[in-house]
Order: sequence, then C-alpha cells, then structure tokens
Amino acid sequence: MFGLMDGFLKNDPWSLQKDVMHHVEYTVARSRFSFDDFEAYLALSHTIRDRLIERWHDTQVYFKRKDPKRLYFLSLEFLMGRSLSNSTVNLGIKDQCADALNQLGFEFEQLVEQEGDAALGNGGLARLSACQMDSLATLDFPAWGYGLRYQFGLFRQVILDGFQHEQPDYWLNFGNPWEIERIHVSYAVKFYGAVEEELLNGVKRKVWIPGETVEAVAYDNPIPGYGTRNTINLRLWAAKPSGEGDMESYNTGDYINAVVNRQRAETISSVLYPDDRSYQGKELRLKQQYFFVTASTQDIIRRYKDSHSNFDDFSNKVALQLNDTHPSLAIIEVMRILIDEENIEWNRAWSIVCDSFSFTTHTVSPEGLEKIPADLLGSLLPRHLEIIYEINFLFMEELKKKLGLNYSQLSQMSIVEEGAVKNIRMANLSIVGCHAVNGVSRVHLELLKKRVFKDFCELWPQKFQYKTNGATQRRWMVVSNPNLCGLISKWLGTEAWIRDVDLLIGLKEFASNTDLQHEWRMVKRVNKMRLAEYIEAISGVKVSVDAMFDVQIKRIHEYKRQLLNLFGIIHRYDCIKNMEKSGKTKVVPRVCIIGGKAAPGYEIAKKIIKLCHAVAETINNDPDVGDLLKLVFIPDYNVSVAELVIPGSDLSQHLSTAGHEASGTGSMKFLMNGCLLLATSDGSTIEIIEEIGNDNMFVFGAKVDEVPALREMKSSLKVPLQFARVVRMVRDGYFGHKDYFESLCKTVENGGDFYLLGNDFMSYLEAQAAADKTFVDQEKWTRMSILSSAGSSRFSSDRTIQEYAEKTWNIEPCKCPF
Ligand code: 26Q
Repeated sequence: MFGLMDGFLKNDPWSLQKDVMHHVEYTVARSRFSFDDFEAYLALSHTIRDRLIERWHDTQVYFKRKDPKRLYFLSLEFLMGRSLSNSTVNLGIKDQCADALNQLGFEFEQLVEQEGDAALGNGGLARLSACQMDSLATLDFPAWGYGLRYQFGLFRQVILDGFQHEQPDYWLNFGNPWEIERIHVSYAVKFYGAVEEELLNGVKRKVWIPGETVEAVAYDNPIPGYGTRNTINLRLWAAKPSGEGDMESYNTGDYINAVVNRQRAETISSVLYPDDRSYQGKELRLKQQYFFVTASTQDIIRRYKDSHSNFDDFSNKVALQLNDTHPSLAIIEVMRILIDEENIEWNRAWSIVCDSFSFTTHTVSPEGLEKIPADLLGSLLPRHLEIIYEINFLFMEELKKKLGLNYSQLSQMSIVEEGAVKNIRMANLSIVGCHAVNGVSRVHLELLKKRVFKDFCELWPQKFQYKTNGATQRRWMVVSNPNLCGLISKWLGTEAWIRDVDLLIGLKEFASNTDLQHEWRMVKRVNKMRLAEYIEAISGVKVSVDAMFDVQIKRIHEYKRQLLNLFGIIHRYDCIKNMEKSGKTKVVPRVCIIGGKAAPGYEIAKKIIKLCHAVAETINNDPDVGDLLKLVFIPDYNVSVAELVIPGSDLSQHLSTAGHEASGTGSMKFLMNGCLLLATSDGSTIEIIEEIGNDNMFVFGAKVDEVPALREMKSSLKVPLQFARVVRMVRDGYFGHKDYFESLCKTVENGGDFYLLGNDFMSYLEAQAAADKTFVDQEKWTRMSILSSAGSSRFSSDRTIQEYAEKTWNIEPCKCPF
C-alpha cells in the first residue's frame, strides 16, 4: 500500500553519490566534471532534502490518518543555524554521506562550512524554539511549528576599529535548499478599515470591512527526528502582494505605480526586529505579529475543519502554544474567527480558546513586558480591539465579584492600561486567555509569583507552572562535538544516550578513571586546536592551547555583566604587570574569549564591545604579558560559531545579576560538553548547581533574595579597592577613548551600580582564583568536567518537551510505523 514501504531512496554511499551527481547536473546545473565546494554542498543538500520530503510525507499522511491531538508551536523567532550536518545526523546517514563525498574528492566537513546560518531570531528564546522542535520530532509528537520567513534575519555584526556595525543578513541570496515553497498554501491577511453593524436574518452582527489585503505564502521546513522516521514541519510565512480586489488602481491608468505599491506588501516579512524593547509600539512590528498570527490560525482551523464538522472537539485536537507574548494576538484572532465567521456564541468560543491556548513567558522584569498602544491596534485591527475590550470588560466584572472594588488591584490586572497613552498589556491578555502559564526555570516561577504576576498567581495559582528549559544533545553534542560523543558512546557501550539522555549519568562511575580522563583531555585538546586556528584566522592573535580557554558568549546586555568579566580581566592584567618575574611562573595562562551582539540602539552594550577591543589591544600587545593572558572578541556570534566555540572551551561564564536571567540556556550546552561553569546562582543555574553540586563548578555572587536589599543599601556600601582601581583605569584613559568610556564607567559608580558589579566583584575574583587553582590539578579538573557532562541530562530539551506534553499540552506520541 502507498506509503507503507520503506523510503524509495537508498542511503548507502553509492546511491547517495548517484543522487548527488544527479543534483549537480539537473538541480545545480553544473558540469559533472567541474563543480566546487559550494555546488557540491547544494547537490548534497538536495539529496538530503529528497529524503526529508519522503519522511515528511509519510509522517503527515500518518498524522492525518490517526488524527491525534496536535501541538501548534507559535513563535516569531527560530534560530535554526545550519541544517546539513544536523539532518545527516538525525537521518543516521552522516558517515555514508561523508564516504560518498570523499569518493568524489570532497571533504564533508568542508561542505558543511559552505552553509550560512538561518538566523531568524535573536537569542535564547529563538534557539530554545529550535531545540524544542528537534525534541518534538525525536519524541514523535504530532507537532507543527509556525514562524515568519524573514528575508533578513538577525543583522550581521561587523567590527570596525572595535566598534560594532550592523549589516543586513542576505541569507536567501544563494537559495535555500531546506525549504519547500507552497505557492498554493496561502491566506489573505487584512488590515485597517472599519467595523460595521449588519443585520442578518434579524440578528445584528459585526462585520469588519478591511482596507488593505496582503497574501501569506507558506514555506515548509522539514524537521527530522533522530532515530525515528517522524519528520515534522516548521511552516514559515512570507508576505506577498494579494491578487484580490484593488482593481481600481489599475483602471486609473497608473499601472506602474499600482504594481510598485502592491510590491510593498513584502516589507511585512522582510526583517527581524532586534531584541530591543525600545522598538515597542512600532506599526510594522504589530503588522508582522498579526500577519503571522492570522496566517497560522487560518491554516490550523482549516486543517481542523478538514476532518471535523463542528468545534466541539477543537480543544481535544488542538493545543496552541504561545512563545512569549509576541504571538498573543492569536487569542483574539481565534476568538474573532469563532464568533464572527463560525457564528459560535461568545461564552462557548471563549472556553474553546482558553482550553486550547497555553503561554510561556521568558521575561523577569515587569518593565520588559510587551505593550501595544490601543490607538495603533485600533487603527490596524479595529475589530480585534473591540474584542479585547469585551474580554477585558467580562474579566473585570468577574474580578469585581471575586475581589470587590479594589481599584488599584483591578487596574493592575486589567488588560487595558489607562494613562496618558492607553496601552494593551499583552502579558495580561495571555494570562487571561490561556489555561496554563509557564516560567522557564524554577526560580523564574518564584519571581513571577512574587513580583511580575503576583496578583494573577494569587487569583489562579493552578495556572502558573514552570518547565525548566533544555537544549538538544543532538545538535549541541552529536553535531558539534563528534569526538566527545564517540568517546562517551565507547565508555557507555551504547549510543542510546542520544535518544535516552538519562543514560549519560553512566559516565559518573568512570569520572576518576585515568584512561577515560586521558582520552577526555585529548578530545578537548583537539577541539581547542580547532578553535585556536579560528581565533588566529579572525583576529590574528595566536593563542596557546595549554592555556585555559575561558569563554563568555551571549547577547551583550548590562544584566549579563560582560563588564564584570572585563573588569576581572583588567584586574588580572594589572596583577601580572605588577608581579615579580618569579611570581609569573605561578600564573595560570588564560585565553579570554568574548562574543555577542548588541542591539543596534543599545549604546551601553555597544560601549562594552568597544571596551573589550580596547583592553584586548593593550593586553595582547604587551610584552610583559605574553602567553599569560590573551583577550579576543569573536565577531558575529551566531549558532555555528557557538558550535565551534563551546566544544573548545574549558571554562564558561554566566554572570547575570541574580534575579535577572529567566533561565539561560548557553550554560546547558557548555555543561554537556564538559566545560566547567563559573556562574551566579540565577535562573536555571540554580538547578544545575543542585544537579552536579557546588563543588563541581565555581559559583559566586549575591543570591536572588539578597539582591533587593543590596540595591537599597547600595549607596552606603563601600566599593572594594580593587574594583575602584580597575574602574579608574578605564575612566582615566588607560585603554584610550577616555571620553567615550565615561558614560560606561558612570553605570557602576556613585551608588549607580544597578547590576551590583561592585558588590559581587570580590566574590567573582575568588571564584576565578578557585578556577585557576583547579586547572593546575588536571586530574581534578577532568573529573569535574566528566561529572558536568554526566550530570547534564536534566537539561536536555527532551525532558522539557516531555513535561510540556504531559502537563500542559496533553498530547501523546504518534510514531510513524514504517
Ligand atoms: C520585543 C519587542 C519588539 C521587538 C523585539 C522584542 C523581543 C524579541 C526577542 C523581545 C525579547 C526577545 C527575546 C527574549 C529572550 O531571548 N529571552 C530569553 O529567553 C531564554 C529562553 O527561555 C531564557 O533562557 C533567557 O533567560 C531569556 O532572557
């Protein structure tokens, strides 16, 4: 029967090679006798794409036949990175592909490097979506991802004279073999206009007469699971001019202008907004959000209606997950479709909506919550604003019954913020319209209860939960660190841990085994050599692989305290400068590596990048220092840079002021790869400490509950001399650019120090000294490193997804049997 036999395409090296040659000739249209690495990459990608499509079809046919409850994961951001290596690993054909290409005279690793990153997201939240898609596919859940196909992903960071410059990311310019364009899967997206009342069969109803229509076209990206045939779909929407209506402008005779104007529709999906809250209230961003939401929900409802004649079963068949508040207009859009288009009565529609939707927040500060000016929303989406007001009215009535007339509390909880400008609070809307609200770590939920959503947590305690984030070991170990994985599988006697990550704990019993320790160090050394080559290629700085590679890579933000790291480096430099010759022999050599992007409008973050370059310039060229200390900034940090850097680092830094990082996920990737953590006790690190123990990492700084009191006392606290000294060096122009760095220094001086760098400085230096001391004892270091990997299984996104499936989405695996 159709679909029941194994794939038609074979996966032995010979068949793969034949298919690659076919694609060289007929897809890439190059001569079989002369094609370069990039063309070979394209041909190989198309060969894999064919296999993905086969599995994708089988999976979708199977889902349709079984009709299980499906999860729809709605996110405006996905940081997928590269696909080639990941697909071959998940399809289980990496070695065969490497053989096939080898016989043609190509290196697989070389071809992998030809691919650009798909960077359709900013940072943590977006990479989390990508990791979760991998886990959903691997665990056989019937899930779909929905997102936007931005023409330009996150900006490319170019450093000129130490300053960050942003350039567009032309990721689609060379074609994208990983997507399938579905010209026929498209939906009309309407904006503006007005709401009118219509009389239909004696019943009054609201009709939205929109003013502008564009088209959303689907692009499907197959997501293969590991060790399963299941291949799920990530559907991304692109905006195109609509073929509908608007003939008038053609008839007026201004044909050229009419065409040009319509082409402007494409701007809606043209560019990803950088994570910068100051962008709030921009019309184009709101247009993107609604464009995404309506295309996705129309598609979901169409699929539901394909096999159901009414909405009775909707919430038993559909789980809608909101990745932060960015897609929260979906609540209103589904409500609108149900009441205006499907003629469902309000209360019934509302309970369908609440039962279907769940929401995860990634924010810790009340100020960081998304708001949309009511005027803006009303002009772009007049009917939606009406529905929001109605939801809020009913919610306020319900609240009054429960809480009485406590106006201050009512106004705090209202979806509508009254004031000089009226705003719609998207988080309040999401809480009211979802049956579950999840935080991303245990302490994050505590903060939601205590600070961010205190009133809501008291009102609906059972609604609020947490699912600690995780990262996928497929990408972060198997794809990016194959040597370590080979070693782990050898010692565990199985590769089963790649699907069943709890098996990693089996490494624990070998943590002190000298043979494993020796092999473990060799793997690390090879990874460090690769990283050292890269560092030299991008910066010209030669680094010694005997030094400790100390890494901080993440978005640049004051709360993440890259500045604390830099002050620590300056202190270390200052100590070396003031040392006797004999003292220098005791210094543990370090290569400090920093990487990350600053939001384009975030001045202080940009100054931190410049300071890093200025300090690096001084240190790296100082003959008194030599190999004892080097500082490098890695430009244009992205997923593929992370895949290279993480396996090659010894120590990684996670320095957020306690109470500011909702979770943090970078630390988990380092942990899996046996890099020791130097971290504050914040976000998910708190759980990492519990899992692997305080003595297997370097923990420092104020704790979450100490921070508020410290802030109160800040202006009366004495700053340590060492801290004052390093700040003064920067302020006095030791690293040049005295005037430019003045405002940066001010952020930590005179009681200003909001992120408590001064307060945590001595504790930070102690943790750094402990790391140095341990590094000298390589046996101890390696044992801690092995125990880090062994204890990382709780931080796999497989565990996170399993918890969401059971506790929030109520979905079950649906495994394609062939
Ligand atoms: C908002 C308004 C306008 C334009 C863009 C945005 C915007 C975009 C992206 C706001 C925030 C983001 C991303 C936030 C994010 O990545 N948060 C991080 O999420 C991780 C995954 O849960 C956590 O581990 C981090 O702690 C959290 O900071």
